Amino acid sequence: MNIDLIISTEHIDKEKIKGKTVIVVDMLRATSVIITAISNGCRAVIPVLTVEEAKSIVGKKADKFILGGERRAVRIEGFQCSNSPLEYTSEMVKDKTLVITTTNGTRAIKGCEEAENILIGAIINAKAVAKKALEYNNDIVIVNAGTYGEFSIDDFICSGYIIDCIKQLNQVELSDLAFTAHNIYINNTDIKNYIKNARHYKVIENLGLHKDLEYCCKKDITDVAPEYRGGTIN
Ligand code: 3SL
Ligand code: MG
Repeated sequence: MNIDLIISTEHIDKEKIKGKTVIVVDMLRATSVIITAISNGCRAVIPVLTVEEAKSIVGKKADKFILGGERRAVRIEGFQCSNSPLEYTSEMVKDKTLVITTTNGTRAIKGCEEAENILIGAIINAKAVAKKALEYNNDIVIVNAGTYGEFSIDDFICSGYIIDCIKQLNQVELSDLAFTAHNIYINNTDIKNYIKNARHYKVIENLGLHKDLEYCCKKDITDVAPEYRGGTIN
């Protein structure tokens, strides 16, 4: 089994992911939000690219849905929730469908539709997503959302941790990028300390969202491994 890695949404090569098991990673913060919502009893998550699309899905059935996401890291006007995982409590999401649009994360998920299986990964569910990916017994490509089309330290080291979890369970061949992500992780297992150097970490920090940073760096606090299929994540 091979593991490869793609460094940002802009770098998704359809040929590289076709027929493979993909794990999409946007640890700050879209995939952490989606995993948290599902873990807290959200019925389903629908990732979309635009604010207009999100609003039109919800339409007049507002009681069954939650609109969530961000632009420039802040809540979108008219949406109930921003892109802070801490807002997605069971009181907020239980039995509701979350329609979410974010700058990089939802684009990364939608960009992987050629893959055979698309799993949603972050630090908070690394062990669970590693185990589920292995169940498909297929080559794995970890797709980093990145930040505005560019490489992002946070997603890269998070991928390194997921690779470490996979390696604990199975023998795998790593591409040079996957090897480097893993190597960085095993030499920097305190992920929060390492990603202080990431541009996007500083953006979130400057918004005063320290608790989000703390939360998104907690290892394996949930055992859900959500999967995107036919437009919906469950
Ligand atoms: O880009 C995204 O998808 C978001 O996760 C970015 S933010 O952390 O909400 O700013
Ligand atoms: Mg991100």
